[in-house]
Amino acid sequence: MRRAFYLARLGKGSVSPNPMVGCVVVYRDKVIGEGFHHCCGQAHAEVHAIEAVLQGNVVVNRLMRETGLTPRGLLQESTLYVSLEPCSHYGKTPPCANKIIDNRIPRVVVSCGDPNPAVNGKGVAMLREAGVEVIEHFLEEEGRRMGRRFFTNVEKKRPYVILKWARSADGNIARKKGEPTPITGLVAQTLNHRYRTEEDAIMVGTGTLLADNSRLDARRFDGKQPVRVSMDLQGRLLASLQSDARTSVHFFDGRLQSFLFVSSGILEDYISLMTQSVCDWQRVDKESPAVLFKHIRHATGFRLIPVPDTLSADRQVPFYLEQLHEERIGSLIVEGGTELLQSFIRSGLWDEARVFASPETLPGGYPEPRLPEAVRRVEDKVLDGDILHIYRNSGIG
Ligand code: AOF
Ligand code: ZN
Repeated sequence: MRRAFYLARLGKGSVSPNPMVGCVVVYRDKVIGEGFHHCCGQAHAEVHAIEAVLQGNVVVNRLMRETGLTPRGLLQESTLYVSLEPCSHYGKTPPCANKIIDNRIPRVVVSCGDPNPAVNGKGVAMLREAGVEVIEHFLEEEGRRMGRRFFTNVEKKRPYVILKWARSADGNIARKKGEPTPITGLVAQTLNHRYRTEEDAIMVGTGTLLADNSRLDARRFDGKQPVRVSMDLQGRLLASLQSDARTSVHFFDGRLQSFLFVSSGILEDYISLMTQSVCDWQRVDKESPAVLFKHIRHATGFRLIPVPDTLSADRQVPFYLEQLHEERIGSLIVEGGTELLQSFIRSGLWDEARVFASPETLPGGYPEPRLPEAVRRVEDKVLDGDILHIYRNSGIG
């Protein structure tokens, strides 16, 4: 089963909003087939593992010679280990439970039940009705931890939320508010970019977007780029775009899918700026906001999401998460600034905090967010000169 977990993780970053799932077929203590869910919309883990046996491989070929059995014969005496309950529904692919039954695999060991209402016990029931022996809840805690993004999405109806910031030894995130300050070294930055490839979206507040002109991409690591998310509730970003002084905002460069939450009061201003900018496109300078908005019109995934003006401050985080869940964002890294991070902490709607700590100090600097006393630090990773502290909020994972 641990091998199945390992395989499942190979799908990290490309299966969302589907779960990472791994599967191993074992004939008399020998692994004869392995598989994992590679990509949302494609074949499930069980299909890959079973097909690996049917299509033959070195181990299968040797066992065929030794036992005189065909690949189908081997499957009929094998145990299938899978990290998630085999599905029972026709989604983008047919039910895995049928595939197991049709191939007459006599025994299935499952780590976690699938909470998806379309499955939710039906997969195991189908197998048992067909006479398959099923062992459930095997290494379940580890399985739930591995699949924590998916379980959070289905059970809590929101993305899995990771808070991230970098702090100096004296607990500051910048020399002063609004002043971008490099804190950690290259190893930490590269690891952070790798983390960005593993999640669906990355979010920063208006202040950080303006101060850092964040690119919010994963340019230091090869992999999938996250969706960028930010907000403009008071029109500060809009004012900055309208002013001639502002030359380019990476968030609007059209390279990556981006969502901007804007208060409904200024939605019209955004739309008219966009439209007008496109009309005037030929007449404006290369670096003006018009150019930025031309890109927006051509970028496939730029989306303005209106935030009701009446929304109280304590409803903002739940609102963002509801909307992102609807957009099928399965996991979100919140990277600052302190105010946005603190509002996530206050809401309790977060799962994990990754705090990169540098040995350098920033006396009199702008302070980091504060986690509640009860939050557990579960891991420290020593990087080159820096340390990554990982905290876990209660609940899944
Ligand atoms: C499995 N094995 O490897 C995965 C499962 O749209 P579909 O057909 O891909 O179905 C997606 C749902 O199937 C997903 O929400 C989850 O309930 C289950 N995922 N099940 O037996 C797998 N990825
Ligand atoms: Zn399936």
